[in-house]
Amino acid sequence: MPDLNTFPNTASVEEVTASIHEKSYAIIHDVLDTSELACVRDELAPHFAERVGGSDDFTGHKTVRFGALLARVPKVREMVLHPLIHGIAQALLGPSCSNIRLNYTGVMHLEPGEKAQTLHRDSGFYPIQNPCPPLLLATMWAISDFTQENGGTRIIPGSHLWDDKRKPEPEEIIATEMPAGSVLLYIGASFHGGGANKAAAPRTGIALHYALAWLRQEENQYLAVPQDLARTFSPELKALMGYELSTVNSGFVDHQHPRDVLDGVPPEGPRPIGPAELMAADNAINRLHVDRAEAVGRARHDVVAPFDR
Ligand SMILES: O=C(O)CCC(=O)C(=O)O
Ligand SMILES: [Fe+2]
Repeated sequence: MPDLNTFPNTASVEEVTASIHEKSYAIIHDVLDTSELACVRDELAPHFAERVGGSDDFTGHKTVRFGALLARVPKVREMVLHPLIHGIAQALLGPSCSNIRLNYTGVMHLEPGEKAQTLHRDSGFYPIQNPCPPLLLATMWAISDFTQENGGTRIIPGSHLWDDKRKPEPEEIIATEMPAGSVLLYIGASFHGGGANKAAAPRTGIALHYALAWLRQEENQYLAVPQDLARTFSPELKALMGYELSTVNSGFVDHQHPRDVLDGVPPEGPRPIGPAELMAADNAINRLHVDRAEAVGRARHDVVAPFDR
């Protein structure tokens, strides 16, 4: 059993972030306690009834998936702002942006008999060469226990540093194992995939991804969350959703700040949108470095883990 780079919930943002930079991923135990887990499970339950498995190998014929979790699962509104998890996202992505966004929310519920998913990079749909600074931090919240047997997410440590031509080898795959209430965090460019569920019970995870604010969000939060509901959210949650500027001017509505438009603040007419602090932050962020490299397409690899043979 490999060392799974696991931290207690008392770990600091700095130590976990440094470790993710090195190993691609980290696991934090006891992020949700028993009563919080019960709350999440209760809130998920009614949605499972309406859902069916995926229709291709990638989404998984025996995997139930649904998103728009800010609207559907109230506890997720707290989870995305969890001080340690959100703090790590901010520390990891912050050097390349002025603020961060919620990129994706989704339940990934693997029924028994599900096969291992194709290894992929969650940031693969952004046409930016690898390696590059982190674009995305994925977090996978264990709502049930995750084990090698029940499909605990597979990951290739260190693969966020690989160029686009390198393919994973079977022996490089590890299966993450963690008790319910833990969170797996990985850089979006790390090769990973859902595992095969060879156990008798389902494996349930909630994936919550963060990205640089200036990237188009994978899940359109403005349509996922009705405006009447979004208006009730805290300023921090509104900003994380996207009712905030990504850089000066980026994301305005008719020359107004998007949060003011949401909240019905009367318009002031065209003017530079974005305070001086945002301009200063924009000027301070790292330019994403991309050098001249041969163009390579998006990578997905079917590699059989030794423990599946
Ligand atoms: O279910 C999992 O463990 C991971 C699934 C995944 O990586 C994905 O669908 O992008
Ligand atoms: Fe993924």
